Amino acid sequence: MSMLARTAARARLHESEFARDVIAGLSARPKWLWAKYFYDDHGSQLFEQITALPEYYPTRTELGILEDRAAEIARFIPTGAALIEFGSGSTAKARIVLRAAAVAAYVPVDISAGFLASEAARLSRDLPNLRILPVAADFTKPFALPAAIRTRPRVGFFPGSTIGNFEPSQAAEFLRHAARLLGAGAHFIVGIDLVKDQRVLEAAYDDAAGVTAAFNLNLLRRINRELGADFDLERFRHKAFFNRPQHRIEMHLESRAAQSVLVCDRVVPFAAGETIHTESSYKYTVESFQALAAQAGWSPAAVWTDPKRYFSLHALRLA
Ligand code: AVJ
Repeated sequence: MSMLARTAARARLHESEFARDVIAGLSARPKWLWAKYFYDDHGSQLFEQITALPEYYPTRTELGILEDRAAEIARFIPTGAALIEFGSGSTAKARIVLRAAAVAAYVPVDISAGFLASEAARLSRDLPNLRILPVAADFTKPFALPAAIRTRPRVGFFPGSTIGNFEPSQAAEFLRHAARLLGAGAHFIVGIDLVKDQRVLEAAYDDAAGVTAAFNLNLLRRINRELGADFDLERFRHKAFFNRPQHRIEMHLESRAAQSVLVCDRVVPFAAGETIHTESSYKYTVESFQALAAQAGWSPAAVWTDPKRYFSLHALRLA
């Protein structure tokens, strides 16, 4: 490649939305990055490993609630409904609902088109009578539902406490956007992780095997690979703690020493001990989540929890 072509290629690399977000976050005080960027291929694999860790209770607890309460959940879903899942990922949770309820159509919405297509194909082999209408979209932005479900009752499905990654004001905005999309009379089933003992919370985000640390540090590896940065992963440390006043787990990457890193041709200085805030995972009480949902027009219809009250599934109705 000529020098000019190389310069032009690098300029394009540095013009992507990812590059813009990384530069903006690392120029801010305190430094921060969007949690959605954890999920490149390797990051998605690491997240799958996290869900199987002994300390990471949310996935296993929510699956338990879905299985134990499948019959009650099915009664909440009108016959012939379309189930619309936001950020469907592996569809393991939807399968439990789809087996129990009289759902006519399943609409998984996910940003990863390839994963979405392969999961839809797998699901249609297992449930040949179910109409599957995948939508490849970023569910945090406006998108259209398939015309084929226009006349069907709509039930939204948003498990995993993914809503916890949003700031509370953004979470309320998302719930309003879901209300507009699903329309009058809609139902919504939302999974929410609950506030609990600090030690249980912190262990879930700082496991003994170091998988969550690898997941957090992988963000720097991704920035190195995709944006040509030179982060030395040995010189950053994973940190996770419960910020009680803000009722959220925070994950950070802490600089072990004073250092400079080159990111998109910019020098980014770090003081020793300075951190990049990489994720917030908000925890709610049953009541605080119901109050948030009410701000967006959703009324509580039912709540299901596990015996330890670690996790909750909320059935909501749009007035
Ligand atoms: C996918 C956002 C629900 O906050 O528990 C797991 C992501 N981060 N371990 C969570 C995550 C670190 C997860 N969510």
